[in-house]
Amino acid sequence: MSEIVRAYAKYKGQQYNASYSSGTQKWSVDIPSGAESSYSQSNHTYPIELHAFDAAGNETIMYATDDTYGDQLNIRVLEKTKPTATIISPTQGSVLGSATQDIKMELSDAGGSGLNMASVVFKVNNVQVSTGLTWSDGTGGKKTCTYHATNLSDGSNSVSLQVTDNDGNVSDVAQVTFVISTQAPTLNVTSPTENLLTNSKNVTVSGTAAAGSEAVTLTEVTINGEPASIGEGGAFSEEIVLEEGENTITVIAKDSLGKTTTVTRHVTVDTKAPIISDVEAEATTVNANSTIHLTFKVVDPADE
Ligand SMILES: [Ca+2]
Ligand SMILES: [Ca+2]
Repeated sequence: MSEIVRAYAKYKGQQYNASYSSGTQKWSVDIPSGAESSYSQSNHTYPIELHAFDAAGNETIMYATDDTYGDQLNIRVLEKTKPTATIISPTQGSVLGSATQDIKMELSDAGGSGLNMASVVFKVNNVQVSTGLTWSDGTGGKKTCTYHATNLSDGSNSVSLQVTDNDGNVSDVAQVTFVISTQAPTLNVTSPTENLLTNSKNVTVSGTAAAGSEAVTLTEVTINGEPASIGEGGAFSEEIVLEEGENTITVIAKDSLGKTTTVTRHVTVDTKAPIISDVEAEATTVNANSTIHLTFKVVDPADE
């Protein structure tokens, strides 16, 4: 039996010398765990080898697979960098015109343990959604997903996303609120009435328009493509010139989302007075106290 002269531990390819304490009669070694998570290793652990030498030059190596002490030589290293959850679209505060929206999301992790995809918590209006989420590999180890949200209600909606990495670090909650406004503008054309017949080529087109919800604004009212001035309460009144005969007046109200409501009016203009012809008296000389009998034609040119 000879003296033990040296012992070291080997971890991630590096040697760390152990020191002997005559008090405890044990060797001890301190090994920096390193920055990287062991999650990607087999069994999610880094192995340590122990080497010991006696004065005669014999070496013993204990591997991390040792039946008795292997449990003590496999080290789980946890990284501490939390992952990132991001909702790319819709953007915060956006106003959207459809009850159906694609929610684009992205997850990423730093620190080496990777994303625990089973831990994803995605909520629409505070209700967790677990179906319809298909995550794909993006660049740089990121995961991306587009969730097709349907039947969103008019008004404020929210979505949130959170994920945990494989070492238990929890991301901040990504939350986005947005407004859905599906209602088209209201448009009430009070003049002219439908199928108006007039002998004037000028007609006043008037009425009121309003945005379909408080989230949007009325941006434009056009009459046959020409913008009308919009007064208080969405009132408009413009005189337009018509053609002889049949006219179609198209009034369109548009909101800030581009939603439109259209009202059409049909107006017939007839400025031509009737024409009298073929006047014929039965007799141009008649007796007093008898009857003057005339026949004649009347034609309205616009009716031809
Ligand atoms: Ca991490
Ligand atoms: Ca006429």
